[in-house]
Amino acid sequence: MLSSYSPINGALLGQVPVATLADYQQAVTRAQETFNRWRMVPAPQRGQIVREIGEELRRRKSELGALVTLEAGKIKAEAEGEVQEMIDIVDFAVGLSRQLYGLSMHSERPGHRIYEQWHPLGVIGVITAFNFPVAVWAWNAILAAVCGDCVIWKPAPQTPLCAQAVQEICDQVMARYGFPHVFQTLQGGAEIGERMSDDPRLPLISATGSTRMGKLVAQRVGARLGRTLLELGGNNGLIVLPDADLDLTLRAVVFGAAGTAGQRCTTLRRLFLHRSIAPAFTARLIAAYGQLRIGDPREASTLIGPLISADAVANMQRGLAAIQEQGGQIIYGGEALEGCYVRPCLVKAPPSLPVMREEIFAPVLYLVEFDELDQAIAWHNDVPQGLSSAIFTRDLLAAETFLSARGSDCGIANVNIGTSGAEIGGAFGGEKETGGGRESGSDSWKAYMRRQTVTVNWSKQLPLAQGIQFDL
Ligand code: UN1
Repeated sequence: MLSSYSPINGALLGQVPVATLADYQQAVTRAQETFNRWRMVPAPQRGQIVREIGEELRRRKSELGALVTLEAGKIKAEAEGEVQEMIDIVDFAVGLSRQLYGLSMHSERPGHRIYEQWHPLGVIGVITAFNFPVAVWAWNAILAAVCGDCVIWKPAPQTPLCAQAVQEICDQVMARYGFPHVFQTLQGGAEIGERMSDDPRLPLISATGSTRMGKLVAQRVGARLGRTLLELGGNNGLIVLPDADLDLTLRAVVFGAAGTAGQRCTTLRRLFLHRSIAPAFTARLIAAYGQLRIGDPREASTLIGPLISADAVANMQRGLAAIQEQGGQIIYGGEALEGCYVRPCLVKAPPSLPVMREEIFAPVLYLVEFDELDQAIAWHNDVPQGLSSAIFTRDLLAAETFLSARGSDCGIANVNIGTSGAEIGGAFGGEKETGGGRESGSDSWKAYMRRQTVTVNWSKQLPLAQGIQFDL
């Protein structure tokens, strides 16, 4: 049995059975059988069926949000925001179901036509993390379903009940249409992820989580030449220039760094302040941090809920010890409070602090001073991760430099917007150790399909490409 404990107060919320090897085999077999039928349903019809999941999510938004709060510790606004992301991606996917477009090309041969078509890929494995216990599944699973795939989900062991609730919604809808196994869930630990990674019947594994986990998945899936879509660690930076609107900047920094108790992959972790504004801005930041209400995320006034577990608190404390050993200076917070609660932390750091290269999955924000934009960009890019980034300025030249090929090296680059809280419409993901995957909006759907290049000869000749003569 997998037990779910609330990070709010340690209460046991419930238990779910762990999937056995037999459960795994059954799930894959059922998914394969369902795939054979589902792939032949016209994509717009698949969209119409998936749309019902969105309707159900709309109806249950506050209930499901409340469960996310209980199990993941998110405050109400953020938990419901996460469910809203699911609703949004369903809307997006319904439209997409009529837009799975391929290109057509002009053939070099007379009487020939070349075009691309996109076919469903198969049974997709989706591995998700505790911090977005429902939305990240939706980004993957809802798109995959509209593309004609079946999905096997391994949710994080910390948030099994959220997954179960989502699965029940899917079961209800999909059974009505005679496709009960388009979406399935397997609860358990790393052994399930490993089984999925090694299984050639799963052409794509989409995994969200730590870089360590992503490397293991990539190696195993790579060994069988399967595909991966990885969304791993971030170490997101934000550069503040002297001409920035500092009121706006302050709000973006506080939400980005302390919101979700620092447990988003897009959480702001490194703040680069121009030396001329650094002292005054730091003072404002400390004052703002002093106002953050930490506590039970079910209370309407709370802004910072708990970390996910006692281990997460211990990990943060280890990180803070390393910071101090290496010459970083804690200028605000960092204390472990009762239970899984911590005070968000501000650290004054030299640009070379070694621990700053690692992602500490907690609300720890490094403040680094700089003099020149080029220097700030170089420091900003000098980490192994490459997910989200931002600059605050009203200087067009500076903003465009940050967005240029010699600017931010991240998958997401924002101007006058913080690093977290991306909309579903854009492709979401990052470079370097973030894993290179893109999910959610734009043309991310292509990851869940296979491309077929088709050449049709409607002439009565057989001309060869490149003008080759091969006559008998
Ligand atoms: C994550 O933390 O894994 O941009 C995803 C954001 C959210 C998604 C974060 N829309 O912060």
